[in-house]
Formats: sequence, C-alpha cells, structure tokens
Amino acid sequence: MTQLINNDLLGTQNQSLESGLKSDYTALGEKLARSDINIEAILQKAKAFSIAVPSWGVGTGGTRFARFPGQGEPRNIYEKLDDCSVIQQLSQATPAVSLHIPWDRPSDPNELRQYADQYGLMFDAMNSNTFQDQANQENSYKYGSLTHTSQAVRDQAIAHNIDVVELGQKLGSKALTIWVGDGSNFPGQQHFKNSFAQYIDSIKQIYATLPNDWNMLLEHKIFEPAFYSTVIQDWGSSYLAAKETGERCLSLVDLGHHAPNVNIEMIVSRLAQFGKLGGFHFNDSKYGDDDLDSGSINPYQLFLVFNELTDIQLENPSYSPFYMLDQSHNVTDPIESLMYSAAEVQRAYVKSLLVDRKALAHYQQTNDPMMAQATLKQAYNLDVEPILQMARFQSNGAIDPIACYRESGYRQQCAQARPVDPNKTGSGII
Ligand code: PSV
Ligand code: MN
Ligand code: MN
Repeated sequence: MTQLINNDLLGTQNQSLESGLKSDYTALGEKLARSDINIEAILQKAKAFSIAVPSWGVGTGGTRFARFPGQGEPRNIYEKLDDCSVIQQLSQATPAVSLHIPWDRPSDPNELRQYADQYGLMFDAMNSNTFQDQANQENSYKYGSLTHTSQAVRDQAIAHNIDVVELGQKLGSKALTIWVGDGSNFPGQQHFKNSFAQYIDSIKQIYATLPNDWNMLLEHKIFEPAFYSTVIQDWGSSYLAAKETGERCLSLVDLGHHAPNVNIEMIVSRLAQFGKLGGFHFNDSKYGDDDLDSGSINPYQLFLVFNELTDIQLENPSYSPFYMLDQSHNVTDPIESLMYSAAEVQRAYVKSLLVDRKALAHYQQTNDPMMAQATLKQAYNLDVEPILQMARFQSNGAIDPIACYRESGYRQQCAQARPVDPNKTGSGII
C-alpha cells in the first residue's frame, strides 16, 4: 500500500510515546475494571470506528466574504485523495472519502478508483450539487432545483442526481446524499405545499433508479441560502419526504443545520425510533451552519448524540448509519482539523460505550434526575485518550497524529509541489 508519511518517522515517534501510553492505558484499564468494564472490549470497538472525510474538506473553505488559501492546497481530486490518505494513515479512523459532484467529477472513474485503492481508501456517500449552476447548464437553479416551479429545471436536477448515482456505482459507493438550498427569501414568494410536493415527486423519480443496495439520504437545513423559508428545513420535512419515498430513503442529520439550542440528540432518537435515521454530517457550531471542527464548541452535545446511537445499537447491533465530517476549515490546516475532528467524534463514541445503562434505566424508571444525569456525566468526564491512542497505535497509525504530521513536513512538500492557484482566491463559496 502507498503511504505518504514515512513509516520510519512514524515508528520513531510512536516509540518515544509508547511506554507512557502503556502505563496510562493500564491505569485506565484498572479504573474501568472497578466498574466492571473491560477496556479491551472498548478498545476493539474504538478500532472498528470509522468516519468519512469530505473531499472538499481538505481545501480551505472560505466564507462569503473571502477565502484565504492555505499553503499547498490540493488542486484536483487526485491531490485531495493524497491528503485524505495522510489523514487515514495517521488517524486510522477515516478509511473512506465522500465526493461532491461536480466539484470532484473524474474524467475516468476507473482510474480514480484505482488511485484510491493504492491508499486503501474507499468511497462513501456521493453528494449531488444542484445549489450552484454548472458551466454549460441549460437551466438555472436561481429559483430552486428539485422543487422548482418549472418541470424542465426539476428534470435537469433529477438527471444530475441519477448521473451522480451512476458515477458512484463505478466508484463502489453505496449512498446518495441530497441537500438542496431551495426555498424563498420573501413571504409569498413560494407556495409551501406545491414546492414540497414537487420535491417529493422529484426524489421519487431519483429513488426509482437507485440500485437495490443503495440508500438515499435526505439532508435538511433550517436556512441558508434561503433566508425566509427552506423547503427541507427540518427533520419533520425530511422524515415525511423519506417516508413517502421508500424504505431505503432515510434522513441525514447535519449537526449545524438546526436553530441554536435545538435538542439534536432527541431528533436522533425520534428518527431512529421510526427507522428513518440514515446518516450524519458532523461539525460544530455556535450560531448557525458554522461548520466548525467537531467537538470544538459543544463536545457534550456530541457525546449525547452518541449516547442515543449506542442505545439504539444495543437493541440493533448491526445498525450503522453513514458518518461523515462536514466542516469548513478557514484558519487551520485542513489535514490537522480533520484528524483531530475524527478523533473527537471517536472520543464521543467511546465515552458513550462507558455509560452504565443499567443504572441509567433504573434512575429513569425511579424518577431520579440527579443520579440519571450524574450517570451520563460519569462516563463523559472520563479521560479516554489512552484508548484512542492505543487504537491508533495498534492499527499502525500515530499515537499523536498532529505531532507526527508536523514532523513529517508533508505540508511544506505540498507547498512546493502545489503552488497557489491565483484563480482560487477571492470570495468563498461554501
Ligand atoms: C450544506 O450546508 C452542506 O452541509 C451540505 O452537506 C453540502 O453538501 C455541504 O454543506 C457542502 O457544501
Ligand atoms: Mn452537510
Ligand atoms: Mn451545512
């Protein structure tokens, strides 16, 4: 397998941290054993955890005001895969990449698949894009796409999604994620019922062409780019559309797509209870769809989301929704952010495995809110870093991914090999 970070360097780095890790891991194992938790069982689950990296996340995002490109940014999908392979090599938690079409459309899908294969990378859910006009496109999406008043525009958007599925099949993907920004900026601009009916009609046509082993994931978002109303604005609309469409049409929860303070973990529970929770876009936010690094603002919320997921998996062990990081990196090195964020999501997952569910059920049943919340906090407050480090170490990743990455000089090599493209500065798009 091709590896872009020198393995000797990785080995030397790990060696210098190994004995410290082993004593931390032993101490944590003893502590957990006192609560009848077998650290080795948790370690195996941590090692099996994975989350997809978005191809667009390895470039600097930018805001609608400006984009400040970083050094050595990837200039095409092949260079993006190079960066994704570094993230996977060091973090050992991100074996798949999620593509956005047309941003990442390959001229030869087989060649792209082989390129990913050499790194052992796979392709996760495919993302269609009908929120921007593409070059040489007949109809504009200015007033919407899958929900547009004009049948011709809707047909064009449907055809694009079908095309993305066909491409994804060649790459080994198994899901299509649909997010549309369709909506309105003024009261009265759009007929609520008609636009939602048009959306459902459109996604039914896409669903009809979906391969049998594929899922279709509907992503809701409260606002932006539409500022008065958005057609798929909430989990209710997403659920209704998914239910109308078919069994393999599911809802996807992006953590940044809700009003501040909304109880997202409860949305997770509701969707799962009725068999419609299909996937996640992880990120964090303070105000809106900020796309900040996962766990950087509200790590407790992230833990509470995983607390629900672990609860669901107790009843249904084979349940595995699609996980992807959906972040925009403006002031950090995207590779560092994605490695760190993958570990933060993994951390929330591991902590959720440590919740004493028998005790929690008892405190819920006997109406003891103090002890119920303390039971969650007991797991959340544990420092599980040794488990995450050991998971990476035993999988040939880095005990300290960011230190190893910085030591490798990978970014500096990219800066030489990939000079900044002056056409890609200026205003941001996502
Ligand atoms: C929209 O805000 C979103 O979260 C969707 O997932 C898009 O595909 C992604 O951001 C990238 O623009
Ligand atoms: Mn998203
Ligand atoms: Mn978003």
